[in-house]
Amino acid sequence: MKKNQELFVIPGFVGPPLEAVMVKWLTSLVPIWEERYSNHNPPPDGEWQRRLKRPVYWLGNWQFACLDYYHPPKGVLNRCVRAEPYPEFLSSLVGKMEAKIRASMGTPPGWHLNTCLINYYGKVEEDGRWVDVASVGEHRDYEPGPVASLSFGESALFQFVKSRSKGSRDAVVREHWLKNGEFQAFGGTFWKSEVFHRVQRVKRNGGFQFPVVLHGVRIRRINLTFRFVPDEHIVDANRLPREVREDIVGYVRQLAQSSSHWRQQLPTLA
Ligand SMILES: O=C(O)CCC(=O)C(=O)O
Repeated sequence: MKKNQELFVIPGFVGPPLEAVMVKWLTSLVPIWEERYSNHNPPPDGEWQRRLKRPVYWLGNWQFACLDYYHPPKGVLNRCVRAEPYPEFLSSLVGKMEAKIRASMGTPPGWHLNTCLINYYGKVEEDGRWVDVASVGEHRDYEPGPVASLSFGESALFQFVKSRSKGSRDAVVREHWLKNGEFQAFGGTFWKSEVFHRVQRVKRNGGFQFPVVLHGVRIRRINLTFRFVPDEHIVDANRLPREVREDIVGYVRQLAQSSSHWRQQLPTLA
């Protein structure tokens, strides 16, 4: 498979009528601030507890940061907790995205985009000052097969980077601005495993500000990334081991305030 077929961006994939529906729904969700570690998963030597740079919301299954995300082949159990399903309009959009991906690149058996991470990018208020935290450091997405994303709001500088030397990952291999309504997908060994990706910065001059219901944030970009977690690795909250339930119950309490799915899970955790 050619490397250039394993990465594509489709401008205007979500046009104005659907965009309005999407934005209304995205701003009705109440994202949460997660911490990277927990009581049962404390920071390793040389690391410290920290909040993620941005508030997030997951659909399909929630990969809590303190459970170390989905990380095959070893880190697959008790990491992906069954979450709310996609709303109907999103399911049909995801079906179209999957078809475009299948037409362009290979997919592993059973692959479908059943997991969605929604990242809310902008500024946060810290000690009375607004600090821009609209970026994501270089990382890889470990879920098998192609990953996809939809972007709303201000444009983001999306980069693929490679190690220049041991310990450094900053040689830019490819970069482009992801704009409002764009659909990006990438898969294959090169884009998924040989290079890292990151969001270097988000523009500020397009006039976007989303009325997200969260105190102390000003959100100007929302990105949905879609991935595949094999169904056998998605676990119902009530099947989690006790220590995992203890680590996530605080987050589920917050989610339960605005989500009936998480409200139903709460008694099984508390
Ligand atoms: O915001 C984006 O465009 C990318 C987000 C991302 O890389 C991720 O969630 O893994």
